[in-house]
Amino acid sequence: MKRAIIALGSNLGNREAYLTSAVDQIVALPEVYLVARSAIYETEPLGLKEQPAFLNAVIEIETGLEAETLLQHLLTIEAAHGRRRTVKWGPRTLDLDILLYGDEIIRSERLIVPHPRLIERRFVLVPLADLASERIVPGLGQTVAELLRTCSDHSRVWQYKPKHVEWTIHHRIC
Ligand code: A4P
Ligand code: MG
Repeated sequence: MKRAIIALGSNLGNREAYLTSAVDQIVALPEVYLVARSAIYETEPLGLKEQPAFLNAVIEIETGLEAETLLQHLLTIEAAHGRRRTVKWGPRTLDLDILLYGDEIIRSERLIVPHPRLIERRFVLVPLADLASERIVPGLGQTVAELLRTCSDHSRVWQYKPKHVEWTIHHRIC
């Protein structure tokens, strides 16, 4: 079994509902157990500026799935939530990225872990620090908290209070 951390993002439609239903579908996968979930953050769009604000969060799972198999499932869940790939870094109903997979470094054609843009993004590092601030990121030799302190991205990240759905921070659910 491995501990994996998955980033969730949405900036179209009912963003809260997309995040919640994505978590439900991820934990319904075979050999996947929810360990912890960050708070939800509302975040200024990075990359393409002219698009709605995002909601971002991260979850930690325990899984017996290989990383590539997990990625395949995540792509299927994105598609089930109406994800269309049009503009690079453009608006999306649901984006699911594998941030960490145990302490493995993976560089295949379809999968790069740790996620290559993790260190340049406050919308990833802030929720990740909720769950794993003292975790050393493989290949970088720095903790999440250290990466957050030296991050060159200063875009805005607000704690978001869920309006319609139940979402509380959980540590060590299983
Ligand atoms: N892929 C390789 N490594 C991974 C990984 N670790 N996790 C491959 C997931 N996928 C990985 O992804 C394209 C391919 O990357 C996948 O098929 C997989 O084989 P994609 O999701 O279609 O491409 P994308 O979403 O356009 O690119 P990416 O890199 O996921 O987008 P980003 O970089 O995540 O940027 N601003 C805010 N505030 N919040 C956001 O969430 N998101 C983006 C999207 C831009 N600005 C944002 C946010
Ligand atoms: Mg993606």
